[in-house]
Amino acid sequence: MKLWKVLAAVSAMGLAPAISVEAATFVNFNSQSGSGFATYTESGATLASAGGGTFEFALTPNGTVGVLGSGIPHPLLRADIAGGASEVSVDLGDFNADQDGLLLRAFSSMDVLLTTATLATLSADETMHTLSVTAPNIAYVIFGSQAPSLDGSSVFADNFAFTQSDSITPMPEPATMTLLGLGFGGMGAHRWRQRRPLS
Ligand SMILES: [Ca+2]
Ligand SMILES: [Ca+2]
Repeated sequence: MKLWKVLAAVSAMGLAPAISVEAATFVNFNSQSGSGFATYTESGATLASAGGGTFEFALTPNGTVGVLGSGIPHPLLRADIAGGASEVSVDLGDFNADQDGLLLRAFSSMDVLLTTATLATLSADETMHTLSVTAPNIAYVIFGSQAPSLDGSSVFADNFAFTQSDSITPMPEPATMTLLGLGFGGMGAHRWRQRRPLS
C-alpha cells in the first residue's frame, strides 16, 4: 500500500481535530389549534405556561399560528428542552395595542438564570421580533413580555428554535492503528522484494 493511501485511510477514519456537531431544531406550531393546553411537546421541546395555567394556539402578526398564554394577565411561557441547548431563539410580537417589553430568559437545570435577551417595542409595532440567547447547557427558557405590557405577557410567540451542540474529539481506534501498521509493514515488504536479487 502506498503511503498516500495509508494517510488517506487514516484521515478518513477520523484522526482529525475536535469537531463540533450541531443539530438545530425548529418548531413553528403551524398545524396546531385550540386552547386550554397545559403542555405541548414537539421535537424535544415541551411548552407550558410559566407558573401554571394554560396557553392557546392563535394567529400571530406573522400570519401563521403561534402561542399565547391564556387569561388576564397573560402568563409568560416556558419551554423545557430535552438534552439541553446551547442556543435558543423565539419570535415574539404583538398587534397594535400597547408597548411591550419582550424578554427571553435562559436557565440551567439548577434554575440559575444564565442570560437574558430583551427588546422594547412601541405601541404601533405590528411585527414579530426574534430574540436569541446563547449559553452552555440551557435547560429551559421563559419568554413573553413584561411591563410596560398591559395585561401581563400580552404577546404572541412563534418559531421556537434551539441548537444542541456536542463537542467530539475523535480518538485513534485500535483498527486505525492496525491499518497504519499494516500500511507501513506492507511498504517495507514491497521494498524488501524490490531489493531482493532475482533468482
Ligand atoms: Ca407559526
Ligand atoms: Ca402587548
